[in-house]
Amino acid sequence: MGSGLVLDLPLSGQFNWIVCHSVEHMKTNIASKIPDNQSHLLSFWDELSGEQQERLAAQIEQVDFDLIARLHSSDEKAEDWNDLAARAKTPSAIRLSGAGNKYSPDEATAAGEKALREGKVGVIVVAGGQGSRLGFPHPKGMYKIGPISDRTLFEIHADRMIAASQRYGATIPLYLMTSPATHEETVEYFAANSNCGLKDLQIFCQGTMPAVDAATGKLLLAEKDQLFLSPDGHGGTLAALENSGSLADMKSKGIEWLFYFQVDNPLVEIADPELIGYHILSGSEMTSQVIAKTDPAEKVGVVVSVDDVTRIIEYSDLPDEHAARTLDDGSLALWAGSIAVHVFDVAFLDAAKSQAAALPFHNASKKVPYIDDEGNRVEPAEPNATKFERFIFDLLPSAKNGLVVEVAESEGFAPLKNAPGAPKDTVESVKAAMVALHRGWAKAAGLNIADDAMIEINPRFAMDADELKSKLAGADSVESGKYFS
Ligand code: UD2
Repeated sequence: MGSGLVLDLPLSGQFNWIVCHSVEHMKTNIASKIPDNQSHLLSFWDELSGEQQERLAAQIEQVDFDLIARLHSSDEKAEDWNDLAARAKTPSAIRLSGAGNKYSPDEATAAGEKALREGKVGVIVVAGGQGSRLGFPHPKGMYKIGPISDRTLFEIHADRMIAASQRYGATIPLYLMTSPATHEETVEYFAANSNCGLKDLQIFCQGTMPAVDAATGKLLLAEKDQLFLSPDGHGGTLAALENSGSLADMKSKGIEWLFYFQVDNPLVEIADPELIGYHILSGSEMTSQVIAKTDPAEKVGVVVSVDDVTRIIEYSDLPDEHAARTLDDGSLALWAGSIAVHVFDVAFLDAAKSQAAALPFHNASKKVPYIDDEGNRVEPAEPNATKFERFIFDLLPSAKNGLVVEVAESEGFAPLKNAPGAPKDTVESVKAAMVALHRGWAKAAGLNIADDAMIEINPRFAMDADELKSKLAGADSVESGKYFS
């Protein structure tokens, strides 16, 4: 008897038998994929509706239990950061002072501008983080940070993309990576705002990883029918670019270089031709922009050289004594703070994506609420779980001619991380940094402006001091409160 006939008779006993049989089958099937120590995942199976069972089964299907077991086991624990940090040395870098610079800023800018004019540069922004420190219950890109304009981070970045596309006469595609936590709202936001004026925008979602109980390695349930899943780190970009077809899209458009940044930094000079130019002229496969750290406690990873290999040690992995190590002149030895702005060769990303081990996982100890074996929700007071994340910057050691380029913090880095009242990286400090940069441009353009004047410049009006000067030729002063748009 064909199944079509059975389905035509939904109330028949036979149909019910088939449904029951298939539910039993689903349970047996999914149970066979779960190792013995994870059998608790099906503890509530019989209480769940068919839809819930399907959801849980689908999530379990995605889990690589062998990988999770390896990541949790002691033999695959993370690096010995203390040892690594002890061996870490100051990396070679192109400094603002001109040190380490084989190419002049003008040569680099010309090379970068050529690539932009030829339409060979794409841009990627990672926006999958949940922004919990900021206490904003939406994707961080939707935060209104414009000091006068009230524009969102997404709008500010989009304006810069549009300005750069206009300046170089070639549409620069923007690839925007979300996570399941931010995807839907981000897509809705751009749809409701005409893509913020962007002509070529692709939004794609990164993958997830389960969290495990730190003591036992058991996967945690967020609900009786759901695993606790969190974004797999911005290292998930590599797989997500491939799975979403974005990498293929780049290749079809002849994009050779990808400019990468984080959504929370409104000061980033997106598609900076000078940075791209250094990357191209140096034959580098990956270039990282850095600021000179002055405070050892600053929450940025440090680019270092270990056994002549350039790599990044995340701030949370860097022991204080090494963060504070100084050179003879008193400056920090591990000075090169990564601001998470990189330039990648697309061909390098394409090659890296197929090497599963290209990016290691980092274990993070976190407080994760979960459903216990009795079905009660537990809100732990102390970290109880391990989350696994990959970091995109771990590609640096495998990049040919990995390059490090310094930018002035005041010109390229003001990340929005924390709720008001925190000592650093707050709404107030970010707005102040934006105003200070723009005020500096006005001064450089020869305009009279009070030291405490509040101004804001939309990149579509001027992308830098020179452009501001040419736009405002003839003007001699600026009033506080002016928004140039
Ligand atoms: C990150 C860097 C740090 C420094 C600093 C600069 C890491 C691990 N550390 O620290 O070295 O450069 O930024 O601001 O990157 N994101 C995703 N998916 C994820 C996780 C994060 O898209 O699964 C995005 C997130 O939306 C944000 C960025 O990555 O744009 C950084 O995440 P974060 O704010 O958690 O990282 P943070 O500040 O600890």
